[in-house]
Amino acid sequence: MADRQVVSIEVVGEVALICIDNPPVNAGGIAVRRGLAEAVERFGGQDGIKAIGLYCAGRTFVAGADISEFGKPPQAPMMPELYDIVEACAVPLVCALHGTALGGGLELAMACHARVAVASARVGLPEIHLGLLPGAGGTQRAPRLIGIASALDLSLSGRQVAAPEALDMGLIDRIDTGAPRDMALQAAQDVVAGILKTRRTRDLQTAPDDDAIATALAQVRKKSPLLVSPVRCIEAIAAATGPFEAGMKVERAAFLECLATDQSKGMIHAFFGERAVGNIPEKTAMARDIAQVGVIGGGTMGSGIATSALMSGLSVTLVEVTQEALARGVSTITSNLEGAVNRGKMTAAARDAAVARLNPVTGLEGLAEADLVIEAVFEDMAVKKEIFGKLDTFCKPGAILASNTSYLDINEIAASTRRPADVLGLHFFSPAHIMRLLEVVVGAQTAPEVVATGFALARQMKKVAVRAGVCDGFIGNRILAHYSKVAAYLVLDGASPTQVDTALETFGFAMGPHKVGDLAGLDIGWMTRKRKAATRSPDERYGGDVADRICENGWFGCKTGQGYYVYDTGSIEPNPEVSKIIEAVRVEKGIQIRAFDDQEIVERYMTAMICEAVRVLEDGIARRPVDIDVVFLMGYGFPRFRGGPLHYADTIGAAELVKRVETYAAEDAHFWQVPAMLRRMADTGGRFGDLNKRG
Ligand code: T1G
Repeated sequence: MADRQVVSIEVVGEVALICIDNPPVNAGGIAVRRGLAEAVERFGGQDGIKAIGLYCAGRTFVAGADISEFGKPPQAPMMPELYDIVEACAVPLVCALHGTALGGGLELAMACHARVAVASARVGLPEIHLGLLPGAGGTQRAPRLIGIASALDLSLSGRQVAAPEALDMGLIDRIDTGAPRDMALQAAQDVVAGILKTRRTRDLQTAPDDDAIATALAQVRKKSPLLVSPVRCIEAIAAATGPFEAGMKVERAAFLECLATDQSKGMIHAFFGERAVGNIPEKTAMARDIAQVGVIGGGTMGSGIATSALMSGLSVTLVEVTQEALARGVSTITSNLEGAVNRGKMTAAARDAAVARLNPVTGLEGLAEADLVIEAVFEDMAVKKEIFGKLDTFCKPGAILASNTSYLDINEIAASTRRPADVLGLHFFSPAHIMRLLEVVVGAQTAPEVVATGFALARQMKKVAVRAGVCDGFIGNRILAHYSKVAAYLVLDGASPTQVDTALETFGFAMGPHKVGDLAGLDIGWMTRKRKAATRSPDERYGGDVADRICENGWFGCKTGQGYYVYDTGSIEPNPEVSKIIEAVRVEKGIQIRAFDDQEIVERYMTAMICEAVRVLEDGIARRPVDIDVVFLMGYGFPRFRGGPLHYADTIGAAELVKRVETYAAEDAHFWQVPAMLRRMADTGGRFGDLNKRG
């Protein structure tokens, strides 16, 4: 099948122009590679052509290789050989950058003989975020242009660098203005006129920098000891001090090794997953305009939500019951914004403008003009229903009423109003102005345009929204509530909290469950266990004894200085008092303890997580496995290189998972049950990845 025409050419006097037009981000897919190879070979030998200008149409220069081609049979020319053709071109070739020249896009630019860019352009080598390293000459050409240390910084951080900094680094040669075509034309004419100098990057030398290499190795071994690609990337860059071809061999071998890893597959799944979750049935519905947001409650969540809304340009009316509480909320918001300025997330001017858009009031009547109201008061159904009942009278027609509840029944809340179609859950994660996940909880009567508005709000807040149905805990907290029990059972049966945490941290979680509990506050889980006591099945093995006793001592974790761990200045130590509690509970319950190795701890924990995730799918609370994966990647510290619980499940296989559950069920048949969907998949060889293809 003939390639789509994504590369076009034209001649202007002594200059040839090559334009790549492959929306949405000019990814360097096969059609682009073939078209570019043809154009360069044509103009490289054409009489009268003294320089070539390369640019892209649309919103950006090439934003990298086409990631969707990874894992498929390679089609020539691949980027490394294509860029050798570009660099070897007999006629000087200059490129004009705009938007984001990333990965293979920046590598193409570095293979050109000169680079110009608009000031707003950004360049980077983000392959590390895909479990890879630059694989089209970036590890050899970047050090030749900017030195070993900067090349390490760029490729190990994956950060985007703005054009002015890229100019200072030596990555680009000039900052220009104008449309990409005009910039490319001018730059090529300046080459002909001798104004813009050109050179072949491969001919440049790289000074050795062993200190930078050693420092980078030490840092990646500390920061991401489990990941393969960072070390391979450093090794390839270190080879840049030698002959170009030899270095390219090191890069190629490293790239192909990383591409074959589960880590890279997990991270590529995460990349596309974050984009796929926006593909919802309500996608075509017309989102309502949101300019004025009301936030009820100035506590940790309310002030975080208000901060996020202010940082995304919205006006916020913050409602609290008393002036004192209001003042606390405003001060939290102000310090959140200050923190954002300090982290370089916003300018001081933007902070001041945000503060000016904050309107603190005591009284719901202040929300009469709000387009959207987000309730973030403490988790009590009666209180929420009373508030929504009142909002029904105060808020204008068409206003959207949202609850930030993390588990309560949205349908019940909606039923306390006369406009249930305008009610949904917007479940933010703490700290709400930092965490990127937003569960958009769709009630039985929530209107499609209201759901679409929730997703539009998430985009405006630079969050990743995932559509969830109504049940206790929606997607994330429902699954968390289930697999957390395994952590408790493991401790009762012989493991220590530290051993469980260490095993899961070695698996890749940023923090083990006991440390997470201490950070979030053990009192939250305590309240949940109390709330669920009345409906707990008599067949369920209760695992909360240890946690209950810790809380009965007033030990709620970090905020009280101790929980499962003791938090003194600068150190975190296992709490010896907790070991005594565990011992006492084991004796009282007559538990015969046994040894667990880390592998079994991880297998039990992950199997429980996967089983409940499957039940969430079965119940339609999540529409696709990728929705669950993204919830855990963005909201529960799930290791990105494992791609999420159900992507990870496919690396185990349904049959093996069923076998595990049946083994564990011998101890506890109530907790360990094989979900029907999982058994069917085991029988048919089904994979969760295939279920993601659903629209
Ligand atoms: N390949 C394929 N599809 C891509 C893509 C890519 N590189 N980049 C984006 N898309 C799709 C994306 O899935 C979405 O599709 C649409 O484009 C818009 O993207 C050899 C190996 C460029 C900053 O890692 O960071 O080069 O959902 O929603 O927010 O060394 O996309 O609409 O169907 O993200 O404006 C290195 C990845 C590749 C950059 C734009 N490059 N892209 O952000 O739009 S590896 C990257 C991004 C490589 C070489 C190696 C962002 C963006 P859909 P979007 P955006």
